[in-house]
Amino acid sequence: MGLQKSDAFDVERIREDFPILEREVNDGQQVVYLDNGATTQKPNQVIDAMSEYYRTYNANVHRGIHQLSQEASIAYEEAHDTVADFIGADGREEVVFTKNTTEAENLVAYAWGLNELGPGDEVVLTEMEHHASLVTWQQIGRKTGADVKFIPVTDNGYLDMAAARDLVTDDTEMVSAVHVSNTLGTINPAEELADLAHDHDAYVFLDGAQAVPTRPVDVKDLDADFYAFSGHKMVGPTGIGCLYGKKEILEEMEPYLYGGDMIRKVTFEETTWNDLPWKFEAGTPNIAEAIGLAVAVEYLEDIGMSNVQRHEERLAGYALERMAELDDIEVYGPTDARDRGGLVSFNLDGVHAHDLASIMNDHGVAIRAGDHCTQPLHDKLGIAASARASFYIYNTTDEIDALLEAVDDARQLFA
Ligand code: C6P
Repeated sequence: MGLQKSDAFDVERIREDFPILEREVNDGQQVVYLDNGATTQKPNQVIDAMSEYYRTYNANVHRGIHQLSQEASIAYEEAHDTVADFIGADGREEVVFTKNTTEAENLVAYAWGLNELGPGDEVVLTEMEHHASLVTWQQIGRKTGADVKFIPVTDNGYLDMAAARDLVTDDTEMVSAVHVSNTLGTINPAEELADLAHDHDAYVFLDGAQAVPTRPVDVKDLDADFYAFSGHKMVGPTGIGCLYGKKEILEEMEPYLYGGDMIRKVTFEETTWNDLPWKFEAGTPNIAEAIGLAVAVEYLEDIGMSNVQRHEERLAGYALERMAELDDIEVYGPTDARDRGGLVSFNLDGVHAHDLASIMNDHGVAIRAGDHCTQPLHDKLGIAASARASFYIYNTTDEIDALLEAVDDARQLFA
């Protein structure tokens, strides 16, 4: 596999692994890809591993005694071990593969929430939740009669932890919080939230969609009951994500989907469930994607997640510094790069975020514009949309300069 720890953050070397970064867009401009919060690009190692599976050992898992199926099953199961190691889980029993973070949120909301919540119970979220969690718990609240409450966000983009201590009570059954906000970039105090939930015998669910790709995460250190993330935001393929759950909780929980592979014994009268994690992985899973995710994890481990974190901080710091020099740019979220992940959401006075993204596109710069699936947070900020640049391991400060040149262009066009 490509990278050694010693050549970590030789960005040019890393870039060689990502063929798409050579791509030219808009009449011969090399793409500047700054939309990594939405999805990252994939290195050759991941693409090749998936291709190799399809070319040489494609078969269904857990179903055949023939050699191809055995090879596929081993690779699929070992992918769980690789991910478990990566996030500090106790083993594959605690790692359920899902389609993405959204499905992991829904899995817990349906399998646990629908069965356990009722009138008088409370679920506490944050005002910076992604719709994946906000909409899901809102609907479970409606179905069960449980109340859904929100920890406020302060004017400078942090969680109001004093308010959180009042909101979380003995009626609280679940605290579900985004670990790193995909809009503000804020790194939330996950351990403090877990302690607060546990002080009131509630569970904590952490949405790590923007955290696991960008910093070392150890679910045991955080004492998370549930933790979710998506492979496609960490150089892995789409269609594969992960729900971590403490073994004793997953064992107690009802399955979410019924069907093949999640059963132990079926009669016309009743069914018993398979062991963890297979109890929660009904039907033919995303085998190639699981194999691709394991290689993505190995790729990031070779670089070292602390190095990834430092690189993200450096890029976010540079972008924040340059943007602070511009009076007509408003940046959302904490001003200190150490308190945030590698993404910056902003608006340019007098220019709609969509127009800005379109001008960026003319420059070959790919960013995201819109509400980033955090509409209530945008309402709170008093804006309909924002532009967002999100960085990853292959990005450089030169690319941030390219972004700011496009901002200059937009300013002139709309002046
Ligand atoms: N955020 C973004 O551009 P899925 O789509 O299930 O892989 O991830 C959902 C999700 C959940 N939580 C957070 C914090 C997220 O950032 C995301 C995905 C993308 O910001 C798409 S909206």
